[in-house]
Amino acid sequence: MKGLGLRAALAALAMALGVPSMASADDGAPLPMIPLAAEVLPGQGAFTVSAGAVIAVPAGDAQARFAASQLADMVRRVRGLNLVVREGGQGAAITLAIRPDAPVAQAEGYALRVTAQGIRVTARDETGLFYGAMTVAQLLTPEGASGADQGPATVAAREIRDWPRFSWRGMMLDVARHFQPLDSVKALVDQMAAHKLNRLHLHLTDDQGWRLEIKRYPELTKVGAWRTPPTAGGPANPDERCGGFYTQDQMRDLVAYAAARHVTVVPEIDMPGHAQAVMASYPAIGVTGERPKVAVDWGVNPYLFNVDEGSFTFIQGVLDEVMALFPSTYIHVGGDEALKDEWKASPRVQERMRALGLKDENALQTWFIERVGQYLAAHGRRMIGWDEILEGGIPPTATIMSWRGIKGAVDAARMDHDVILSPAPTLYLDSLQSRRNDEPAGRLAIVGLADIYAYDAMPAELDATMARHVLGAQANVWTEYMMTPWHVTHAVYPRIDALAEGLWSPKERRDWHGFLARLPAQLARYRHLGVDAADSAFAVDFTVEGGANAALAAGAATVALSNQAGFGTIRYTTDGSAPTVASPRYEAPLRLTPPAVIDAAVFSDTGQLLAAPRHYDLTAEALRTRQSGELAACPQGEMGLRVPLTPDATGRSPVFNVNLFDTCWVYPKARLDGVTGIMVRAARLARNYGLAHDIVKVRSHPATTPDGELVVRMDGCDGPVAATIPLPPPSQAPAQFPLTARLPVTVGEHDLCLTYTASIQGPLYAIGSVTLRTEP
Ligand code: TNX
Repeated sequence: MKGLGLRAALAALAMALGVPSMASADDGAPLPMIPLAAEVLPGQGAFTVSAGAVIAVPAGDAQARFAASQLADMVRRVRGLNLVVREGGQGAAITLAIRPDAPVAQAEGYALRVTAQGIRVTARDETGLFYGAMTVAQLLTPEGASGADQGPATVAAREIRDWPRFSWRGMMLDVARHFQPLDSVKALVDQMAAHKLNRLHLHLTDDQGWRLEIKRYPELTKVGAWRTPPTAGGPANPDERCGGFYTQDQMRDLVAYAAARHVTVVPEIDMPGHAQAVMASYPAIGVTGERPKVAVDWGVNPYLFNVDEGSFTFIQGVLDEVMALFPSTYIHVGGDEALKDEWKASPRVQERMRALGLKDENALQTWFIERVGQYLAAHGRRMIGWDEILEGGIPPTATIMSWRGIKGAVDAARMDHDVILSPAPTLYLDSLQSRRNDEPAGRLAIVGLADIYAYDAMPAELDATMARHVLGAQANVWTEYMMTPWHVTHAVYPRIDALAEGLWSPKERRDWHGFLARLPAQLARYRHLGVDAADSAFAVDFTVEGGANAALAAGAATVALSNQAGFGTIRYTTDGSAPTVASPRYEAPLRLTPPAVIDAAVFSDTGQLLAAPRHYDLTAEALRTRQSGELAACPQGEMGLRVPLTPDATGRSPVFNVNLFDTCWVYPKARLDGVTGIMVRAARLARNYGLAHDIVKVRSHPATTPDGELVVRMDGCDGPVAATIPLPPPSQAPAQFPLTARLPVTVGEHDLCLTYTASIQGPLYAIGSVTLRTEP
C-alpha cells in the first residue's frame, strides 16, 4: 500500500474485506472541489467507483457523451482509473442526463447526488451538465499524495446543488506581445473548463503583432505578425524574427475546441490605438501614411487609425472575417491607451472632427468606437471596449471592461451599460505573485493567491438595480514579459483557482482557509496533468532575524522559515540533503553559524509536496549580498518592473528590477566594517519602452566617460562619491558583466546609492546583485 493516502488505504482494505464502505469514507476531509459548490448537504453511506465503472449518458446526446468523456479522461489521467462511457443502460455507477425537472433552475447549474447506489448528475442545460461532470471528476480525484494507480475512488454520499454567481467568468490571454502556440491556448481552455470559467478573451492585435489571418488583408500576417527583436546596443539582426499567427483554420479549430468545453472565445481587435502592427502592414490606414516597423517597445506607442472612410472599410472588412470565425455575441474593440497626438497634429483629422461637430479627440474616439459598435450591432453582435472609451462620453452600444480600477465599471453601470471587471493590478496576472527572488519577470505590484481570493467582483458602490449590469470579471494575462508557455502557466496556476471560486461560488461560501485546504488536491491534479503550477504561495522564505548586519556582527544567524500563505508543514535539513516528509519539522527559528546551508520544502498533512525544496546558503558573502529584488528604489523613485535580460528569450531568463525613469538603486544600510570593495553584477538591456508623454520624466545623470559609469555614493544619493566605475563599450562586453571597485575604509551602516550615468538614449543598464567584499 506504499504511496496510498491513509483514507484510500482504508477504503482499499474495506473493499478487500468485503465490508461495505461507510459514510466515514471522507468525513472530515475537505471537499475536493474548486470552485466550491453553492450548496452541499451530507448524505448516508458512500459509493465506490472502481475500474471499468460505467458513466451512462442518454442515447443520442452527443454533448452529454462529450462531458462524460472529459470526466473519464481527467480521472484516467489524474488517478489512473479507467471508466467506460456508455449510452443508455440502467444501474450505471455514474449517470449524466439533462432533465427539465432537475432541481436546479439557474442557468449553467446542476444537481449532483451521491448515494450508496451511485452518482447522478442532472441539469437543465448542457453547460450545467458539463460542469456537473467536472465536479464528479474532482470528487473522484481527492487524493493529493499518491497520484496515479490509487485504485477505486470512494465518494461519501451527499447532495450538491450548484450554479454560478456571475455569468462572465473569464481569462484574457495576450497573444499579441508574445505569440502563444495553439496547444498552449487549448491547455488553458481545458483548465478553464475544469474550473467552470467560460470566457476566453484573446487579445489578438497590438503594436507588437497581429495574430489572426485575415484573407482580405494578407499583409497583416505577412508583415504585421513578425518583429525584429531589439538589441542592447549594436545593430539589430534583420533576419532574427519573433512572432507568429493563427490561420483561420486553426482559429476555427480553437473556437470549436473551446465551445465543446463551454468556453466562448471573445476576440479583441484593438483600435484606434495599439495599432502599430496594422500601420506596418497597411500604412494608408494610419494618420500619417508612414510605414513604421512592427513595434518592439512595450507600453504606449503613438500610431492611431485614421478616421476617414478608408479606415472604416478596412475595419469592417476585418470584422466581417472576425464575425465569421467567432460566434461570440461580444466582440472586443479595445479602445485603451490611444494617445491622441497624431489626431491632434493632423489637419485632416481635425477638419473631420469639426465637421462632425465633436468637441475634442476624446469625443472623436467615442464617435469612432460607436461607429464600429453600430456595425457590430447591425450584425447582431455587441461591442466591448476598455474603460477609456468612456472619456468622450459613453458609446451607446458599448459594454465596458474596466481595467483602471473599478470607476469605469461603476460609472458605466450607473449609465445603464453592462460591465465586466478586470481591475489592475489585482486581476492582472502579469503582476508578480510574491516577493521571492526566484519569481520570473513581471510587474512589481505583488498579487498573491490570497489577493485574488479576496477580490470581490461586485463593486460595493452599486445598488441592487445597478448590480445587475455587472456581468462578472476576468483576469488578464498580458505577456510583455511572459516569453514562454512555461511563464504563462506559472502566472495562471494556481491563481486561476482563486479567481474561479470568486466568480462562481456564492459570496457567503467564501473561506480562504477552506480554499487552502481544498487546494492540495488541485495541485496534485496539476502535477498529474503536467501543468507546472507556481508554488510561490507555499515556497519557503528564509528570513535572518534582526537582519543580515546583526548576523555579520554576531558571527551567527537566526533564520526563520515561513511561507506566504502560512499553510502546510515546513520540513528542512541542514546537511545539504534533499528534505523529505521524514525530515525534521520546522518549529522555531534555527540558530546557525556561517557557513551553513538549509534546504526546506513544504508538505500538506497527507505528505504531499506543496512547494519544491528551496536552498539557503548562509555565508558571510551571502549576508553581504543583495539580489536585484532586495535593492530599494532611490528616493522619489519606484521599481515598477522586473524585466528579463532580453525581451524575446525562449527560455528562463535572469531578471532585473528596474525603474524605467531612473537607473538608480539603493543598497540600504550596507554594513561597511571590514569592507574593502564592491562587486556589482551589471546587465545591459534593450531600452524598449513606449513611455509616451512620460518620456520627459526619464532622469539623466551626467557622464564623464564615453559609455557612462556606475557611480557609488555613500549615505544616500546626495552623499559623497565612494567609487566611479566606467562601463565597457557595449560592443566589447557581454550583456552581463561584473563591475568591481575598492571602497574607502569605514565602519557602521551606510545607504549605498548606485547610479548609472550612461546616456538615456542608449541601452538600459540594470543590476543583478551587489556584494560587499572584504578581501585585502
Ligand atoms: C495596460 S490594460 C494595457 C496593456 C498592457 C498592460 C500591462 C489595457 C487595456 N492596456 O496594453 O499590456 O497594461 O500590464
